[in-house]
Amino acid sequence: MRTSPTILHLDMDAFYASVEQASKPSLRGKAVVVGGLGPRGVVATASYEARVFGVHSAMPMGQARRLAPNAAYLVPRFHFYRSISEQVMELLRALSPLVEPLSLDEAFVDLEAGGVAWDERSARLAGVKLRADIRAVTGLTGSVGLAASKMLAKIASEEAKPDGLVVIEPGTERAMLGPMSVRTLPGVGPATGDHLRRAGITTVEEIAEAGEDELVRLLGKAHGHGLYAMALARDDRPVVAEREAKSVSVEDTYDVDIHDRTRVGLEVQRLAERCVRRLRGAGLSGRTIVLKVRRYDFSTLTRSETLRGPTDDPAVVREAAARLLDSVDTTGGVRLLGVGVSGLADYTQEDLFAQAAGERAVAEGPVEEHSVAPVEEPLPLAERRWPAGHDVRHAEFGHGWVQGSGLGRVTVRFETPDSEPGRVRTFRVDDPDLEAADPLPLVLRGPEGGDRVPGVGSQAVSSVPASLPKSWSGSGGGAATSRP
Ligand code: DCP
Ligand code: MG
Repeated sequence: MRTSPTILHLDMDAFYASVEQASKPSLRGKAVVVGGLGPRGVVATASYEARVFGVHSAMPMGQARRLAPNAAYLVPRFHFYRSISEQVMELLRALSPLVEPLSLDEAFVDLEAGGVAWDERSARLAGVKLRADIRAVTGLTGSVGLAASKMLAKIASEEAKPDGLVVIEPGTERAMLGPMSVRTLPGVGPATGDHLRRAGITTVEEIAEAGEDELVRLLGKAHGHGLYAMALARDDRPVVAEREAKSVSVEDTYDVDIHDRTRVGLEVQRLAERCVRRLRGAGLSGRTIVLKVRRYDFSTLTRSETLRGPTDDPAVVREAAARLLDSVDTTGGVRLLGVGVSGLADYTQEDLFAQAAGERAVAEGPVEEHSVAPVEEPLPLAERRWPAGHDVRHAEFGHGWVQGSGLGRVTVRFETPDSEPGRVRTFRVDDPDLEAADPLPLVLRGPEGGDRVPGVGSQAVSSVPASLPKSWSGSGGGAATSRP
């Protein structure tokens, strides 16, 4: 493990909700919930103001509405979030060639590889500057963790939330981790947490005390071994820009075409297991299961299914492959079959113990962008045409967003990212003057080239942070982001 805290982990604060607040002045400082609004919708994220009421990601929408009846409920705008994410990732790539995105709003950066940091002080300054740049370019806040390993950098950014920066100084990590809950460690979700608790293990220290053999007995070889190492703060995983392997797959060509459907099914199961052995051998897991079928006439089909989180569970991959096979016509015979897993991740990212049980429940079909039920829910027509939170333009009143719709009416709030909170007007859903519009940029480029960040008045944006990071040691300023 390196000796300086030069691995950075960035995680944007309440990402989707913050984008919505930056975009809609009337929602700043208010409870905002973004998610599927249909009957089976779940919360994608909630603003920190809404979290006070207990609303959180993955909660059924109905429950959120009961907890926070006065919050604004908005339908996600994935394309917009993706474009903001691109801006953030661009800033990260300016720091280092080694940027490893984990999701739209989260990534590791190897600052040392980029030459922008080599010790604690330079790492801290790079983190401070990054947060200011993100604010200037996107108008949003992100939290930064800096440590000597990926695991610790991620724990640090969690500690820094919201809108902060935390550095874990090398040498202090065991003492810091010890009293923390086992749930702090990557790969320990509710299920693994419960399992460990039943064995009397609730803190990281207790994992270390239990010893490696006990962990392996409780969680199996790969996971027990990995978790024990992490409890000792041993984590040498490198930041990888692009995985060398984009997928792991196996395939077989048959001398004689297989006609028997049962036999095809058995071959697919066998391939799925072989594929998982390869995957595990490489210490990886993946989210997307791919089935390849070449038929007697050489026509080749691929079918894929994306799970909610990465898996390396043979049962999960077998079942997904079997579901995919159900959708393929194999009458006439099959020459080749293949099973692959892509969307690879380090095996520690999800709740490993929950995979086998949990994945089966959520893997009902391909899912996009986490598990938010998209707008194809059976919403009334008006709400489908005018989704809450989406942008509109009115011929007379200009740019606004849908605050709500129903009973043949749509209510629009007319405001833009850099305006004052705007007024509300109601129209008929078929008003010819009203049309759907694209989102406006969150940060305006002023005519003199100066950027203005909406929501922080007209104050000029500099790279000096408004507040000092939580663990700021006060040791001098200066923008030492290049080697002296
Ligand atoms: N997301 C989702 N469904 C989930 C979890 C997250 O759709 N179950 C989406 C919405 C989030 C974004 O991914 O805004 C980023 O996820 P995070 O876990 O980083 O959560 P937030 O950024 O919203 O909040 P935090 O400040 O805790 O990072
Ligand atoms: Mg986040």
